[in-house]
Amino acid sequence: MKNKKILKALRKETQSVPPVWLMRQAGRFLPEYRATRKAMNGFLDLCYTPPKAMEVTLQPITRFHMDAAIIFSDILVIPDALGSDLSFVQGEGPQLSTVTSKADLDALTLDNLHHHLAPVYEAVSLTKAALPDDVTLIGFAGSPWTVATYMVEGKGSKLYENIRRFMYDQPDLFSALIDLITEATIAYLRKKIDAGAEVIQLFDSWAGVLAEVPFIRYVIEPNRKIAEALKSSHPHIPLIGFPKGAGVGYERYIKEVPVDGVSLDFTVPLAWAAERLQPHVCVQGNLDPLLLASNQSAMLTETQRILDMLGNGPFIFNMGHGVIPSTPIENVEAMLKLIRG
Ligand code: 1CP
Repeated sequence: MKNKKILKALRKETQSVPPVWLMRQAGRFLPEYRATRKAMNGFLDLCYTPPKAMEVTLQPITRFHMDAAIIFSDILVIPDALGSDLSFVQGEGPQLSTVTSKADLDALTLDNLHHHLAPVYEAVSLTKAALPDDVTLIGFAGSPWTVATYMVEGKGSKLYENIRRFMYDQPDLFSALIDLITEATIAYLRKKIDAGAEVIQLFDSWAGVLAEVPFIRYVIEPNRKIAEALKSSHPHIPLIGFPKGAGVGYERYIKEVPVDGVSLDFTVPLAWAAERLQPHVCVQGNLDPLLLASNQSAMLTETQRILDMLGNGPFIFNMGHGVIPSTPIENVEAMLKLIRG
């Protein structure tokens, strides 16, 4: 059994100094990332150039000695591999062709999946070989609902009106889209594990916009299918789920999805998480990324509160969502110093 701190936490060991990594740690807040990114022909080029993807994956490890590296990629490589027309417009985020009809859905195919994603698998194996022995390599995917929001809306969204209308008006077609993403995600994550990923995180970033019944159908069920498939093919690989914004739905999620850890968004009350979630799974979280990017002393007070409330059980320190680009490096350093004593 490996003694890496992240793996110990996911085996439900309590540690006096918890392991720490940050969602979106390998991204826009680091000057070395911006330098590497500038020299590339866009964001997707960076994702699909294995030595460069490795380089940015390792940047937060070199600078901060994080306990985990998360392979540099994006959740939208799955629609890209299925045949969506995807581009990242600087300053505006992702833009995709939309799926709203049977013809749109029929145009997508699993046939090129592994060929298209081969550079991601190669980035995983290169990174694994270069990583210090005590650092855990995390592979990830978006969960089907969250990936589908981009495929139906065609971009990031605030209200998710198009996708929720689609889901209610054309439930069979929408279910077929979710099933296609689910199947692609299982095949993709199996290959990532075979290439060297030691833990998998499933990002359901927009789980919190669904009513109870669709939450069960489109968040719980696909995440459960993916987790069960991975547990049957790779039983020793720990899984972390992130049903962001699920509120009390977090309880159902950990009961029905066989995850080893759950990532808490920054709205989850800590005493509730310690009582209702932590006896069953390792908890990860949940500093507000905006606080990390603002008042340092208030941020340290909150960091200490999280350590006090969640440090007495299996725990990985992390953010409640991704690090934002304006985050001062000094704040990250001060936070790490406090966590590590
Ligand atoms: O300009 C740039 O350099 C691109 C910015 C960027 C980066 C650095 C995007 C576009 N994606 C990423 C990397 C990324 N995305 C990682 C790599 C690891 C790391 O940064 O440490 C990961 C894990 C993701 C996952 C991701 N992408 C999620 C799930 C996690 C979350 O933050 O909720 C989501 C929703 C996306 C979609 C996406 N990709 C990029 C952007 C700007 C967005 C969000 C768009 C929106 O607002 O809806």
